[in-house]
Amino acid sequence: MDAGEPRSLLTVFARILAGELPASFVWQDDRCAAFLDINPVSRGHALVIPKRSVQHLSELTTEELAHLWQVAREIGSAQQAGLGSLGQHFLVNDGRAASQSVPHVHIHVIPRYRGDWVKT
Ligand code: D5M
Repeated sequence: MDAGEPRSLLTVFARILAGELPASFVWQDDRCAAFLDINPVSRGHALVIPKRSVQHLSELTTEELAHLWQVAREIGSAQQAGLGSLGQHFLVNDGRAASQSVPHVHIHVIPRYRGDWVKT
């Protein structure tokens, strides 16, 4: 979030990061955070977001991008270990034309369970 950004322009995710809105965090570090999706596709569905408020993957530095995906991968592994999921969808809606509803980069990490998506 940029210092001095008008409150009315903050996305819902920036407001979560600022502690203004509640969220169930599953990860926090200096560059990114992850919390449970308010409208989960499956149990444990998490969103991984950079702390810097940018809308598109193309606006992240290479280092920020790599870190974000590393954390997403960790969360997928933690879901498997802790929730018993067998795989996960990693999904990014990058831009409004791609159905992005919150204009702050986020990776959906959607755990998949036996039989809930394809025959397993
Ligand atoms: O996905 C945006 C996602 O953000 C969508 O799955 C709901 C989620 N969302 C929206 N508001 C909240 C709050 N307050 N907490 C947690 N999750 C939230 P998109 O890829 O932009 O369509």
